[in-house]
Amino acid sequence: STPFGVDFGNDNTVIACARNRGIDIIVNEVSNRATPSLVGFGMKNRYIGETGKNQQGSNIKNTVDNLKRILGLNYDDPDFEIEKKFFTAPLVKNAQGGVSAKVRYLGEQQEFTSTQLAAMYINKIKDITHKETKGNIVDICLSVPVWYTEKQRRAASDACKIAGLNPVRIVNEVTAAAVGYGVFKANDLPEDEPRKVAFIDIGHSSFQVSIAAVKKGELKVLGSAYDKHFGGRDFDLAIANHFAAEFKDKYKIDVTENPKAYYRVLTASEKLKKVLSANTQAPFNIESVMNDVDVSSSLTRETLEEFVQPLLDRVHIPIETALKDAGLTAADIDSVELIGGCTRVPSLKARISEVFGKQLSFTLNQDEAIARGNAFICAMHSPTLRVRPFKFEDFNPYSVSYFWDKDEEDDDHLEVFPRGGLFPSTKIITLYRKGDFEIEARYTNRSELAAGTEPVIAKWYLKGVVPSKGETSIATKVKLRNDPSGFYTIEEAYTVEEKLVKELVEKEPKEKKEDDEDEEDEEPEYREVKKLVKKNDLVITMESASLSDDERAALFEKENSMVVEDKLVADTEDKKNALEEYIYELRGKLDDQYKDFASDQEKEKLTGMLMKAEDWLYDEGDDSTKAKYVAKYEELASLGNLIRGRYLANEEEKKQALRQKQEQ
Ligand code: ATP
Ligand code: K
Ligand code: MG
Repeated sequence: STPFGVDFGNDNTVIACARNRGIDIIVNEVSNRATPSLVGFGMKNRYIGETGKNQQGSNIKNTVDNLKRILGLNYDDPDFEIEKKFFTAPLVKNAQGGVSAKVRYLGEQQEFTSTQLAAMYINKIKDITHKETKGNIVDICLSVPVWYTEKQRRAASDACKIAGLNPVRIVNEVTAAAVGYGVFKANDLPEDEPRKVAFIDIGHSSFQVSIAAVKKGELKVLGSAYDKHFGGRDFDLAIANHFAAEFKDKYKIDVTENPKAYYRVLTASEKLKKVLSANTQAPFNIESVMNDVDVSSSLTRETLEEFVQPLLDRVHIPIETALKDAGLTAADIDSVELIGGCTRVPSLKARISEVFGKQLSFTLNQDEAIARGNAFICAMHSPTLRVRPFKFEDFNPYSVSYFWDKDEEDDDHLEVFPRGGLFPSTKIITLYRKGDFEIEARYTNRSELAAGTEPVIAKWYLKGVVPSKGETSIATKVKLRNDPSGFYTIEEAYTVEEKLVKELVEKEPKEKKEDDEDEEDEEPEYREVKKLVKKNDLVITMESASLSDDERAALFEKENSMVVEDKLVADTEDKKNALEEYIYELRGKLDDQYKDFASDQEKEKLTGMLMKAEDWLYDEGDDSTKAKYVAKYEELASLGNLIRGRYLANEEEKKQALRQKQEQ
């Protein structure tokens, strides 16, 4: 399978694939290097990505964006209150306590979970990639925000699986970009003392900082921090709300009460924001925004900076946290690398530069670095591809403890993976157990997490514990792992018992004498020692935040049937267009190059058929089936091709004649 890396952005998604000895950005069906991250629903089909964006304004109630913000989020999470205001489609609480969108699709109200919505989108991204590369697209490295909890990571992984993909690794976004930096800038990196680089990503919805130590072939993320609610969309909202208030006074209209009008104001606000990154002032005009009112205004960069002052005042916080985690000060940082669309905002750049007391660098492509890093990581995991080895370890943002019911040991839990540790990481613990038992992984410190996060991460049932004869308990080794995707798992567990084993006695190396020839023949000597040896492996079953296999299989089926439906609609549309084009083409040619190759009777017949077909297209045939369009086409073609055949034969004859003439 082609190594496939996806930067699933809240605003737009960038795709990269490893091929031709390099990493390429994959363009979508309209040749864009980024695809809008949204899913729209219609009477007959879904509109995903570019088509979704095109119809968003006229279908806002049935268009869902901000997909990654609700993925794996609980409806009752206080964060959801903040998220809600960015959605135009109604959101509801689903049976699992998560968020679902309620939309009109295929003529009825339907609900889709946030995981399904992400899966639909990722499936489209897969389809784009397959169409462009013609490759087999199965393995994926998908990046997620550093603040994603286990539950959100599991949801991202489930979404990939529902889209028929194999999530090889879930990677933190900034880490992916940093890996790209380490790999593609390898020749400029030191071999010994690592370079300390601050990577800053400000996108549409969040602000993330990672401080990394990078040297040739190796990278460690020393500190990561974030502001979960800080991005381009907050700027857009501030601008839109300003104009909404202005228009109330100036034009006596309330755009906040008209979702379509508000959407247009918001879209124009985003445009204005971008213009203000390059200009100090920009106009703001929308024709007939509502009630036939044309609105017109303008904004200066200075005023925009006043609106977002609360954000600007927070810029230093995640940076300082990340530096503190890394045990460094701003002065220790060798370079500050910016990525993400929002880092084009001059006031943000100025603030960041101020915090570090340094010039900023834009070494990486700020829109494509994450996707490229993901594709490289996916290639690294590919069994068939050989890539330059690169070792990277990531920063664990949340402390995690494992709990068990107390038997004979002193404690009933242990903080195994503290915040600030590196992952992937493995730790083996020994518990003395009387029988089968359970282990639960929980977040240790509420204060490290968003208020609504459930503390329990996963639970394991360990079976097969049998103490040795005459003993009340048995030593049990449990291998705990914070895996490469950041998941907390139990890799294996087994009981051990003391046994007498024979051990080779190592002898003091004797001084070798020149004439000592018998040494080789000396008998090896053994002694008996007590040693812990494995008794038996335990059977582990896990209860995680993932969907069960059955649930996932059902959603996979459902997604596939929707894809089939979409494809049928698209094919039908293609066939209809083909018929329409054929009618015009044939009619034109009948008066022109086919003129001398059809009898008057044939011409009359075909003209009649064309007229009938056209009338049908504008009437009942406007909305018909694929089979009918094909049938109509073939009916016309049966006569059309006859005439075309005569025309082509004549052309060929002319060509032959010409050639013969030239040869003479
Ligand atoms: P996230 O990282 O939050 O998931 P994302 O990856 O989709 O979102 P990016 O693609 O990094 O976000 O950035 C998109 C944001 O950058 C949008 O809010 C967009 O308006 C903003 N943006 C793009 N160009 C400019 C510009 N020239 N000036 C200001 N903002 C810009
Ligand atoms: K992006
Ligand atoms: Mg992003």
